[in-house]
Order: sequence, then structure tokens, then C-alpha cells
Amino acid sequence: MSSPATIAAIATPMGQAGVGIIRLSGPASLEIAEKLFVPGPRFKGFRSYRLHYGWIRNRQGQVIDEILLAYMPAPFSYTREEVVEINCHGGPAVLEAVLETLFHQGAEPAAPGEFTRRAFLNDRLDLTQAEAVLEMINAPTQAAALLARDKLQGHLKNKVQDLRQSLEDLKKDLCLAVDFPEEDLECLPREALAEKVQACVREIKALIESFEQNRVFREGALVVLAGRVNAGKSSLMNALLGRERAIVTPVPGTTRDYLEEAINLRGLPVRLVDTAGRRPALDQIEIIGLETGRRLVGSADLCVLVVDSSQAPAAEDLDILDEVGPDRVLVAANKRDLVENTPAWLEKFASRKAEVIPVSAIYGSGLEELTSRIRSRILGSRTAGSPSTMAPNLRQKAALEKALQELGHLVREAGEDVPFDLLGVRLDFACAQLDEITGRIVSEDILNSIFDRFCIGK
Ligand SMILES: Nc1nc2c(ncn2[C@@H]2O[C@H](COP(=O)(O)OP(=O)(O)OP(=O)(O)O)[C@@H](O)[C@H]2O)c(=O)[nH]1
Ligand SMILES: [Mg+2]
Repeated sequence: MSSPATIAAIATPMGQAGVGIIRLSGPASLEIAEKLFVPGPRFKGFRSYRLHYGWIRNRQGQVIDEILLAYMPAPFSYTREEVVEINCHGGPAVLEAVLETLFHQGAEPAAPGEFTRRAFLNDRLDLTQAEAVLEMINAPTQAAALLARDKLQGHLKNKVQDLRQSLEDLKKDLCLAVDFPEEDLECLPREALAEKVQACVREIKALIESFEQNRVFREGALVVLAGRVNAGKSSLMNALLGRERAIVTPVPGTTRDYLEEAINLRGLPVRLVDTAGRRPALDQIEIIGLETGRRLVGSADLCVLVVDSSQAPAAEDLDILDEVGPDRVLVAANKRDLVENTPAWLEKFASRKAEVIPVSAIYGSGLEELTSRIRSRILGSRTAGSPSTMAPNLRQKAALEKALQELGHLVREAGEDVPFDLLGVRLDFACAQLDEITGRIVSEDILNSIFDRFCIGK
């Protein structure tokens, strides 16, 4: 096998920054670095895991930048190859000049995610850990980053490996039963087999459930502001964002399309959406706007039903509540400043089991309570409000579902007279699905689809 190319890329984002890092990985990394490094005063040769102070020069021998260079020898590096990292000043021009020089010395441009792909191919990371690297980089909040950290530490990998081991042990039992059919019952009674598979089924189901539980941490919870025209939805949107994002006027029907913004509610990522106010539509634009609003409300994790406290509720308000159900509704009784006491008609919402929070979007009162309730309502239905340590991503969940389906058939067939070797085929299929998760056996297409989503330099 020919040795892999030595690859190079800028690992930090392009733009002005204090420091910019260029990464080299592959057998010629140190050799290339040696050719270009102009040592500082106390340099005594390259030593691993030390920062070497000096300068870097281009192919004409001109010094380009003042740098710190680190050498991480194989196999104790990110990729398990020879790695050199060069800390330059973080300007695009200087980084490009250094990179060009590295290419001129024989390094090749790294493809997106190629460093992590090499780490995977060299067995430093399994596929769940490689994906966790991307999840860590893309994490919208600290909670999501902690989730990625757990996966990077191998929690999901270990779980899937344990499951696979259980299936493999069962497979051995099955093979014995196939080879010595007359001892069938002693080798593996069918009920015992079904029970063992059932135990795996339960664990896989729990993993799949944690996907849903952690969805809000990964993607953000969808919180939709809905209600009658003029209730103050756009004002509330602006108040929650802390800036004038949506147009607010006293004219009913100001918002015609929906607006979406991301906010961070103390670690919970939220996609906050303002929608067109409900009323009998006046024209084609409003019909479409209202339809879009309805769809958003339908898929919301939580609908904040904004009502005007100074007016008795209209059919539209109660319609929304009935449409969505009290479990997914939080009533924001807005314009609190216009009324002295809590209006008696709010009882109409309470009697339908909807939670009501008085607020004033204009004066900012009640907003803290509202955000805190939005947060706990979304997290309330999820275990202890904290992300699970092993939650699979969409790809991993799809593979778990296929494995689950197969094991479901197996449990049923174990109770029937289906021959053991056919049951063994089901086990093989389930194992193959688990292998796809960890990357033990995985197609080039799947690898490409994962690593193509990485940035260059990671
Ligand atoms: N007094 C008072 N007025 C408010 C409050 N919130 C909003 N308003 C006023 O209510 C009017 C309508 O506010 P918007 O935020 O545009 O209401 P909306 O629900 O987005 O309206 P549409 O987009 O037409 O559906 C504006 O004149 C706001 O200034 C509040 O808390 N107190
Ligand atoms: Mg509006």
C-alpha cells in the first residue's frame, strides 16, 4: 500500500484573528516543516509536544511570519499520523502565503473533514466519535456541546459495542443449536432466546427515545407565537430577542409572513417564530400567511398564544388552544399594563387547563417568568431537563430503527417454529446495522456523506 499523502489546511476560520493555525498531517509533515522553519534563538531541534518559536519562510527564502510550531509524532496525534501545527498570525493573507509554501513543498490540500477521516481510518476514533467532532463544532449551546463531549468520550460507541457483543453471543448460541439440533433445547430454549433479544430491543428503544429527547438541544426547540391580530406577538418577539426585529404597528394584520430567529434560553436553543395574526383573511396574501402560521403552530414544541388582556378572548384565541391542546400551549396575557387586575375572562383559558402568564411586551414585565416557563415546559417532558449522554443523531437513529425492526421479527419468530439458521440471519442483519453506527463496517458512500459536512481543516 502506498503511504498516504501529507495534507495541509488552515484549521481556523478565515478572517482577522489573533492567531491562525495551519495543520499538516502525513509522513512528510516534519520534513516539510523543517525546510521552512527559521528557528528562534533558543531552538535545539524539534521535540515532540513542545512549542518551537521561530519564523517561517517562503520558497524564495523570505520570512513570511513569526510563528509557534508544534510537532506531534505518530501515532500520538489527532490523525495518528505525523502532525505539525503552525500557529501564525490570524490574517487571511499570511495564512494563505504559508499554505501555498507548504503546497509547494509537496503537501496536498486537505479535503473537508480529511483530518478527522484519517483519525477514523487509523482507529483513533470510531464513527460516532468522528460525528461527535462535527456535533461539537456545530453545537448551538453549551448543553449541545456537552452532549457532543459525551459522544466524543465514547459513551454511544461503548453502548453500541455492548449491544453488538450481546447479539454476537446469541449468534454463537444459535450456531451451536444449528450444529447440534438434537440438543436444541439444552443449547438455547426458544423462550430464553426471545427474552435475550427482547432485552436488546428495550435498550435500542431507549436509545431511539433519547434521540427525540435530545432533539431540542441539537436543533433548537420550535416556539411559535400565535394569536389574534394586534395582540402584540411581534412586540413580544422583539422583547424576547432584545432588539427590534419584527415590524410593530397599531394596524391589525401588520405581520403577514412568518419571522424566525434563534435565541438561547439559558442553554436551551430556541427557534422563535412570529406569525401572522389570526382573523378572517382579507386577501390572498393573508390566506397564505395564515396557512403557514397554522402549519408552524402544528409542528411547534410550544405555542405561545398571545392574547390582549384588555379585550375578552375571541373565537380565534380559543380555536388555537383547541387546535394545539393545553399541553403545548402557554398563554401570554399581553398588555398587562392596560388592565388593573387579572381579567376574569382569563378563567376561560385556565378552565381549559392552559397555563397563563401575564406580561407586557412594551414594559418588559413578566418576561422573565415567561422565558423561564417556556424553558421548563419544553424541558419538563424530557428526562430531568438535561441531555442524555448517548443520544444518537439522525443517521444513527435510522440504523437503530432498522436493527430494532429486525430484532422485533426475531422475537416473534423465536416463538414460532422458524429454523435457527434463519433467526441467525436476522441477528447478522441487526449486527450490520450496529456496525454502520460505529463504522466497523461502513460503505464509502456513508463515509463521504458524513465527512463532506465537515469544514476544511477539521
Ligand atoms: N399597551 C401595550 N401595548 C402593546 C403591548 N404590546 C404590543 N402593544 C401594541 O399593540 C399594537 C400591536 O402590536 P404588534 O406587536 O404589532 O401586534 P401583533 O400581534 O404582531 O399584530 P399583527 O402582526 O397585526 O398580528 C402595537 O401598537 C403595539 O405597540 C403591551 O404590552 N402594552
Ligand atoms: Mg405582528
